[in-house]
Amino acid sequence: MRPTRKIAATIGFVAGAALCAFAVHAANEPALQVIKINASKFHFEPDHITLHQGQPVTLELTSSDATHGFMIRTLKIDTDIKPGKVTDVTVTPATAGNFVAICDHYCGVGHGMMKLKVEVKP
Ligand SMILES: [Cu+2]
Repeated sequence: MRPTRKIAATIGFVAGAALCAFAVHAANEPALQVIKINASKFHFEPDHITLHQGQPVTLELTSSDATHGFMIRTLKIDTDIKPGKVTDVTVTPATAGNFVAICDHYCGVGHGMMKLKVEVKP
């Protein structure tokens, strides 16, 4: 092999190794946090979730009976949860603090008791 070809081969190898390192780094990025929440008359399960300020999270909302609502005013979330379907909501909490999610779709006599505590840690 002539010296110039040897250099070209070396550069190719280094570039390839760098690309591999980049791909491995990308695969090691932290996975998006996913929290499953099920609504039923008249509560949410779990009834307390912990999020982290500035970190995106996907809430997978399901209902095991009627249509419920899911509203967290401070986080600008307001959706319905229909039975037999998963409703995904992705949010990145901008501020830390304690918030409350409520059911805002009338679902029966205990409707007003449906609350879920949301703690956003700094
Ligand atoms: Cu309700």
